[in-house]
Amino acid sequence: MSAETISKNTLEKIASAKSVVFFTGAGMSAESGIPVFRGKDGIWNKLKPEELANFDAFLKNPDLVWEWYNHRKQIIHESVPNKGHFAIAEFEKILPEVTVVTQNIDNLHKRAGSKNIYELHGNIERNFCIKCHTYYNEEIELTDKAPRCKCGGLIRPDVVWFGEYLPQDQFIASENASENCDVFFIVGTSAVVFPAASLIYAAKEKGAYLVEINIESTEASRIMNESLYGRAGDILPKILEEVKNKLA
Ligand code: BV8
Repeated sequence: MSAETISKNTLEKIASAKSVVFFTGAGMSAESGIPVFRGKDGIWNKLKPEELANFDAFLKNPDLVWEWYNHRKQIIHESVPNKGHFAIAEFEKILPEVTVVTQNIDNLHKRAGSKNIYELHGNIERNFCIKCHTYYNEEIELTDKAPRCKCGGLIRPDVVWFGEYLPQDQFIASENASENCDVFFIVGTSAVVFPAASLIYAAKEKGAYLVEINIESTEASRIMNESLYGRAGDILPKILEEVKNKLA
């Protein structure tokens, strides 16, 4: 179903919902100029995740991995949240309970004003020493060499690499929110990375009403109650307006 016609049933579900979850992926930040991973302009067409987004690759070539995260950090610092991020932050003000569960490490939901956020794959602004686990954040310069801790240990970005466990506190809280919500939005994700994508099926299992927002269908489209095809930055503000009118 195209964006223009959000079904009355979906609007009713959102307006009467006690708890709503927004599960977001790279497509949420695409309109902010942050490249997605898959699809024709995806990062993974040019670069190999096994060479960059895993611990062994970091140990083998820490400067290369650091250079890549610096490059992404630069793009993120030069970008701003888009209308989709701001619409989600606004929903938090008009609905009883709104939770953001994101796979993105770009901080844009927070910068848009969302408060209730769980980061499944970490945050590019945080870094820690792999030896003594001291955290380094703002004070880390964007050097092209992997920085060292005062203990001599290598400092790495606090993001989840492939083959690594997700932060349990974030995952368990996200699972609780997903299994106890009335409406579960899936925004801008190809839903192929696990265990993050398992939250979609957990929400469905527990009876949540599933709404997908994506420019195209995904692995998970078959279990949706409604799929809205278009850009998140166009569709989310529209839904917000219609829900506000309904609540007025
Ligand atoms: C783990 C942080 C336990 C770093 C990331 C079960 C089945 C199969 C494989 C596995 C499985 N369980 C585990 C695995 C392995 C692996 C995995 O899932 N592999 C996949 C690729 C098959 N998972 C792991 O390794 C996880 N850890 O399982 O640990 C363990 C431990 C030891 C031994 C074994 C197991 C850790 C995964 C986390 C990796 N870290 N990010 C960084 O960012 O650098 S994942 C990274 O890629 C992102 O965070 C995100 O999660 C993912 C990208 O996915 P999306 O966000 O969906 O982005 P994508 O580009 O794919 O899609 C964008 C979508 O947006 C598209 O649909 C597009 O159409 C749409 N779109 C574009 N523009 C717009 C739009 N939509 C709306 N509006 C627009 N404008």
